[in-house]
Amino acid sequence: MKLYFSPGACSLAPHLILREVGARFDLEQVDNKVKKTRNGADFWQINPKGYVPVLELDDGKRLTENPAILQYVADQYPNSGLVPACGSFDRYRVQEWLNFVTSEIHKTFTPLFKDSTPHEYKTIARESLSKRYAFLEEHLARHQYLHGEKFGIADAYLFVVTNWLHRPTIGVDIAKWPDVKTYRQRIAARPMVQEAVQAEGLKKAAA
Ligand SMILES: N[C@@H](CCC(=O)N[C@@H](CS)C(=O)NCC(=O)O)C(=O)O
Repeated sequence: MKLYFSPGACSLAPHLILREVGARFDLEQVDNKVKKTRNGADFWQINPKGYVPVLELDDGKRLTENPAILQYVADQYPNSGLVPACGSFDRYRVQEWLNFVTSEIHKTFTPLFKDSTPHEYKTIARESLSKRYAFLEEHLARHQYLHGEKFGIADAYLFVVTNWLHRPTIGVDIAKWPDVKTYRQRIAARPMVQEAVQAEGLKKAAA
């Protein structure tokens, strides 16, 4: 398998899950500004949507979208315990979390990264994020992880996007949610997370 990634982007979530399950995989870095891969390939040809992550399978098929990739990887390693069995109610619960992270958190960060986003829109995005993190704070005050009291694929995704709260342009302070902060640190301490962070050339502090 090969994962197309961009350092510190949401592709870090499948990256660290590939390490957690012990998969053999290659990494290929994408320059998202010019849409070229490290090997010089035109990234538009790899993903016509123009964004990471992309997981390329050994038979050449390509899978995009974090919730799909995370589930696919974990399902290849059912003994990893990173996702409940397909068809079980717990699996739908995890899908509920994945959808929450992707639509309510991940995509609310996106306009805060863009210089072109109007100031008023950024204020609204910050308010929305604060509301969502307040909800997560309540959950994480009572639970160690999002689902099942053990680390799973939805945690990997939430961990990666929550790291972005440390970027100065975001303008939302994680200190308001101490249980979210502790949760992030708990996941950052996982050896495979440290490995993934280092492999992407990020500072240890990013984890
Ligand atoms: N819906 C996609 C969104 C992926 C996404 O937003 N990727 C960002 C990095 S976090 C990206 O590559 N953006 C580049 C661009 O849109 O030009 C998913 O969940 O996988």
